[in-house]
Amino acid sequence: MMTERPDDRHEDVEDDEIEVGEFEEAEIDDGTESPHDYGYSGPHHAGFAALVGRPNVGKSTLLNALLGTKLSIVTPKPQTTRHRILGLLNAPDYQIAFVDTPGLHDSHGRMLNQYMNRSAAASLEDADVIVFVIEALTFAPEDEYVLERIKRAARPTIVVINKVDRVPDKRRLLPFINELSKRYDFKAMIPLSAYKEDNIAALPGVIAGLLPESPLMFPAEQLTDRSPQFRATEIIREKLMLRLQEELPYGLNVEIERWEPTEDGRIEISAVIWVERPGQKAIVIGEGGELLKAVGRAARLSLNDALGQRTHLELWVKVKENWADNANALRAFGYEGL
Ligand SMILES: Nc1nc2c(ncn2[C@@H]2O[C@H](COP(=O)(O)OP(=O)(O)OP(=O)(O)O)[C@@H](O)[C@H]2O)c(=O)[nH]1
Ligand SMILES: [Mg+2]
Repeated sequence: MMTERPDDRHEDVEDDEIEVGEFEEAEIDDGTESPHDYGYSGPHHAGFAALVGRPNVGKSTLLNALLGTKLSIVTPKPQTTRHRILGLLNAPDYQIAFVDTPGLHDSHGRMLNQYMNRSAAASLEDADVIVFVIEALTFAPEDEYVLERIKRAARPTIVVINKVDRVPDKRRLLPFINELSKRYDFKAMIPLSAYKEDNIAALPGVIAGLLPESPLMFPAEQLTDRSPQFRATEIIREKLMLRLQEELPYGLNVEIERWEPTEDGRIEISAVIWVERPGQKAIVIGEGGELLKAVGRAARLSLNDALGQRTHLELWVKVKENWADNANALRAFGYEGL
């Protein structure tokens, strides 16, 4: 069912809130380093490193920190990432193809959840190296479940003990690390804070040491396999998830309807926010359209940064009943592999 009224539309017209400096200073890692830039002629390693773990442990935050750019969306809510997202990191002697994955979780939920788990499991099985992300001082049954899958995949595995900034007394980590080392033959155990970017520098080198010798798998200037349109839908979903409570974030999907570069160098974007029930539509729009306006404003600023271009954003809210349990809708929304 589709409903559409003129007042569902929120047009985020450019206003004085934007400072031009924000786009000009946006740092986008264009990955232009290549072995040849350095006159490097030693062995080159390349391969896939899957970031896996239960929801909310910080996999996407870690991907972004490692790449030095915001590629994957992050929210305090579990099950934020729904797709595999490739992020490429190049150095003179290696190319690491990081794969951010949806958090592995109980898949007795909806079809969307089954897709998410399947996508994460496939990345884990295809990886050259597995980066198992957990939270400091916690090893929950959900972590155990992920570890069981890692054991079955039998790939070299590094465990990242994330969020150590939450542990003021670092001595408490020692018995935790000791217990963890008994669970599996991890190639390395690295405590770090993805959020504070603390102790992350050594991780790529450790991963690279476990990758096969190989020339570049992707062009040196490539950052991701995801299109600007996909990144835009993710940014809009992130801004929505940050502002909505309880179950609603899980019933949202964002789709680009129009994407038109203009002659003056901007991009005009129209996006549809799909919800599952008519009642949810009113919540997403908010009183007097305030919530949708705030989402539009935040999304546009973030898009300007991510795309390195000014954007003009229109958001619409429409209903597609129970899309998250509908195979055709999921396929149409780009959830492959169902
Ligand atoms: N204190 C602290 N918080 C962190 C750290 N890393 C991530 N977080 C927070 O943890 C929450 C979840 O982070 P995400 O990166 O979205 O986690 P994820 O594992 O990708 O989650 P899913 O995509 O849902 O599987 C966010 O609120 C992050 O800001 C960290 O090192 N320290
Ligand atoms: Mg994530």
